[in-house]
Amino acid sequence: MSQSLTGPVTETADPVAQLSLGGDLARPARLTVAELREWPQHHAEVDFECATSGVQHHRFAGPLLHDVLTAAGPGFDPVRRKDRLRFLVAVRGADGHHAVLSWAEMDPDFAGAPVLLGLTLDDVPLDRAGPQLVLPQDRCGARHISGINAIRVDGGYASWA
Ligand SMILES: Nc1nc2c(c(=O)[nH]1)N[C@H]1C(S)=C(S)[C@@H](COP(=O)(O)O)O[C@H]1N2
Ligand SMILES: [Mo]
Repeated sequence: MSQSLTGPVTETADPVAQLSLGGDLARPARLTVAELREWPQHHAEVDFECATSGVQHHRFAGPLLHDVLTAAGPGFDPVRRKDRLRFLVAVRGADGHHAVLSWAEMDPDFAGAPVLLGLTLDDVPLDRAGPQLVLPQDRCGARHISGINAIRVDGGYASWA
């Protein structure tokens, strides 16, 4: 990139958000929204209520969080269902807002909620902002975390044994 001698350096390229997958994973990764389009895409229409701004209705499309994290190799024994129950999934937005889900909440052998990593919001691509967590099972909007930049999988409660 050329640098102006007369003014401040400005960023000309569009920033592309990256999502890091870490924690108890065999294959940690950094993924862009474009790369997340390679998974099977699911659609969700959700209504959620915000304590301050009222009810909102949005349409999202993107991969299942369960599919993306399963591909990253979570550190449990896949044939022993009970081994999954200690796993938490922590999701964080670029602004620091974060929340946890249990693995069982989105696992089809347990609660099986169709939790998405939304890559479009009302048909607008989120390549620059980053994916948005979509939880059709939630009445409150607070876990619909926008601009996700990190997800950590944590099976640490095994140490309670
Ligand atoms: N990154 C991030 N995502 C967030 C929040 C936030 O503060 N930061 N607020 C949550 C809350 S409380 C609600 S109700 C929904 C909807 O927020 P919106 O009104 O800004 O669309 O986003 C959720 N996602
Ligand atoms: Mo909210």
